[in-house]
Amino acid sequence: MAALTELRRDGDVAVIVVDNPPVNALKHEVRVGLRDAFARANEDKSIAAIVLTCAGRTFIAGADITEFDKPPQSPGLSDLNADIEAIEKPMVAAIVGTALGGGLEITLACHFRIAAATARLGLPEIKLGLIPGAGGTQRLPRLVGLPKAMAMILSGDPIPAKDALALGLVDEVFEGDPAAAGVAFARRALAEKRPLKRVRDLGSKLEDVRAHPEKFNEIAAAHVKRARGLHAPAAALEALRWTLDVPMGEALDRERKAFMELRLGDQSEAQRHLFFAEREAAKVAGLSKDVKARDIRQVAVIGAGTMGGGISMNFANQGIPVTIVEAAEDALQRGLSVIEKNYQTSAARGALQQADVAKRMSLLKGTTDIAKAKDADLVIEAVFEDMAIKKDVFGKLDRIARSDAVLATNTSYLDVNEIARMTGRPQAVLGMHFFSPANVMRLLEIVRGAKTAPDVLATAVAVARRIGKVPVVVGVCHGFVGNRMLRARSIEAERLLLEGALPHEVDGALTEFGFPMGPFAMGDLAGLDVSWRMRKAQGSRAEIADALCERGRFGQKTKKGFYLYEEGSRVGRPDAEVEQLIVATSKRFGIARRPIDRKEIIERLIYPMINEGARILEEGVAQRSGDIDVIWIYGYGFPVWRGGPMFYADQTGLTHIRDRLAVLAKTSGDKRHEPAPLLSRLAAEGSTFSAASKKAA
Ligand code: 3H9
Repeated sequence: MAALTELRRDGDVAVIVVDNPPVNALKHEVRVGLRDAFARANEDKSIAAIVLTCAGRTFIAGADITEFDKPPQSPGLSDLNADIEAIEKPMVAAIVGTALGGGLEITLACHFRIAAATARLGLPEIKLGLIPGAGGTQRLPRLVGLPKAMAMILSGDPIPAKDALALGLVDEVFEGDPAAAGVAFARRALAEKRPLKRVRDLGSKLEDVRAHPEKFNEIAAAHVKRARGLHAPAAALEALRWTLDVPMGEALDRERKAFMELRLGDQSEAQRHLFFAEREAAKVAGLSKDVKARDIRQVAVIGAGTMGGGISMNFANQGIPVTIVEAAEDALQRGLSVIEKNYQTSAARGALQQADVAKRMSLLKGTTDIAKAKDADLVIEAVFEDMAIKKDVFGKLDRIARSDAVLATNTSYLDVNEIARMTGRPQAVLGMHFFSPANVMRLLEIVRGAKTAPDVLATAVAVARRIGKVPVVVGVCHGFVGNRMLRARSIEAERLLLEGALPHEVDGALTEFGFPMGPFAMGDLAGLDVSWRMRKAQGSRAEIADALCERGRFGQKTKKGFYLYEEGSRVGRPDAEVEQLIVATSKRFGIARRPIDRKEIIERLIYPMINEGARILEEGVAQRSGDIDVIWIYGYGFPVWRGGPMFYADQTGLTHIRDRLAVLAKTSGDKRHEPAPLLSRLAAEGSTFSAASKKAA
C-alpha cells in the first residue's frame, strides 16, 4: 500500500506531502505519518525549514469524518498540532483547493500559511454538528480577530484566498505548484530571518473585544437567532469566549472536551449521516459513471409564473441564456417584472451589483411564441398543475424541440410517463421537480420515467449541480417522494383538528420538534386556495381547509386563513372564528373533542410519514432511505439535527414506530396506518432503514 505521507528534500528545505485521495482527510494513518515526518525533519540538523502541502486536487479537507463513529485513536490532531507548534524551524503550509476543518487547524499550528489564488479556507465543523476540535476556536480569532472568526466558525462557510490574505489568515497568495511556492517562501523567510509567528502567542487582534467584552454578546446575538434547536453553535460561542480570559492551554483542553461531547451526541451523528447521504444520493442505480451528460448551453422554460420565473433565475445566475415562454403578453411581462424585482431586492441587500442584475436580465428573453423553444438544449415545462394542459404543452414541444433536447416537466404530483407518452420520444422526458421559491430552495427531485434514457437522466443531474441544487433521483408515483409523504402528514393534521387540537397547537408541536413552521402556518403562506383547487379537481375534501376557502380565507394573501394576519405582519394569531368552525365541524361528524398533547401530535404527524417512506422504499420509488432524508431536509425544512425522517425513525427505534402505527391503525380504522411490510420486517429483525439501504446497495 502506498504511503499516505511523504517526506522529501529540496536542498535544506523538507517538503512533507499528504497524499490520501480524494480529499486528503486526516485519517489515523495520515496523522501517524505526519507526526513522524515532522519529527524527522525537526531532528535533522541539515534541514533549515519545513513545508507542508498535499498531492492531488486539494489540501487537507479536515478530519476523516468516517472515523467519528469509532473510538478515537492516538495521536489525535490536537497532539499532532502541539508537536508541530513546538518546532523552532520555519514551517510553511502551502494550500491548494480547500483547507477545511482539521486541515486548516494544522496550518494554524505552522508559522506561515500561503494559498493558491483559487484556494478556499474554512472551519465547517458546525455543519456536522461539531465545533473545531484541534485549536480552531482559539487560534483563528488570534489571527483574524473575534468578529471574523465568529462569522467563519458559526457559518462554517469557507472564504477565498484573497479575503484570507486581507485578514492576515494567509501571508501570501501564489500561482502554480504549491511545493515550489512553499519552498520559495521558506527560503525567503530564512534569508530575511523572519520572526517565527506562533499563533498561540498572538494577542493584538483580541484586544478590542477584551477591552469591551460586551461586544462579544452583540456579535453573538446576531448568530444565535439562526441556531434554533442546535447544540453546536452555543458550544462554539462558549469556546470562542474563552479567548477573552482563559489561558491558551486550558482553553485547548476545554475545546477538545466540548468537541468530543458533541461528536458522541445524536445531533452530530444525524448531521454526519446527512453529509454522506447527500453524496450517496449522487450515485444513481443503473447510471454508470461512463454515461456522458449532454451539454446544456441554452434553456427554455414554459410558463412565467412563480415557478417558471424562479426556475429561470437559476440558469441566468449561472450565465445560461433562457427563453421564457408564456401564453399571454401581460402574464409574460408580469413574470419578467417579478424576476427583476427579486434581483433588485438582492441588489438592495448588497448581495448583487447593479451590473449583475442587468447581465442576468439580459440572459432572459420572454416570448409568447412556444416555437422559440426550438433551439433549447433543455426545455422545462412549468405551467399550471393540470394534466390536460401539460399534455398539450408536451405535444407541442415534441413538434418543436430539437431532436437531442431534454424535455422536463416541473410537475409536483403528476404521472411523468403519461406526459412522456404525448411525445414520440419518451426517452427524452423526465421530471425536474423544483421547490418554491425555486431560485432559493436547494432540493431538486429528478423523476425518472419508465423510458427515460440514461444520458437524459445524467444531464438533469449534472445541470442540477451546475445551478447549485441538491439532486435526488426518484421514481414515478403520485407526489413522488416528498409530496407523497407530506400528504400522509396533512391528512393526519386535519384529523387532529377534528379530534380536539387547534391549529396553533399542531403548528407549535412541529416548531418545537424543529420545523421552521407547522402545516397550517405553511398552508396560509402558500395559499390555501391552491390545494383547494387541486382537491376539487380530484373530487376529494379536507373539511376544515375547504370550509375556510369557502369563506374566502385563503391565508396570508387574504389576511385570514387558519390564522389572522394584521396589516404588514406575516405572523398569524389564533382566530376565534376558526376555532368555532373547527368545533362545529367536530360536532357535525359526531366526534367528541379531547385534549391532545404534543407527544401524540408529533407521533401522529411524523410516524405516518415514515410509514409512507417505508412503502416508497419497498416500491423502489426512492433508492435508499438517505435519499428520503435529503429530500425532507432540503425541500421541507425537516430539522437537520434530526437527520431526516428515516434517520429519525432509526434513532427512535423501528419497533416503537411499528407498534404506535398499529395502535393508530386500530383506533382510527384507517388502513394506511397499518405498518408497511418493510417497517414490520426491519423492526422484527432489530434492523434500521439505514442498514437495510446499505445492504441493498
Ligand atoms: C474536522 O475536521 C474536525 C476537526 O476540527 C477536529 C478533529 C479532532 N472525511 O464532497 P465530495 C469524501 S471535521 C471523510 O463529493 P467535492 C466524500 O464522502 C471535518 N470523507 O467532493 C466523497 O466520498 P465518495 C471538517 C470525506 O469535490 C469524496 O470524499 N471538514 C471527507 O464536491 C469526495 O467528496 C469538512 O467538513 C472527510 N472530511 O468537495 C469538509 N470529505 O466519493 C467536508 C469528503 O465515496 N468535505 N469526503 O462519495 C467537503 O466539504 C467536500 O468534500 C470538499 C470536496 C469541499 C472537500
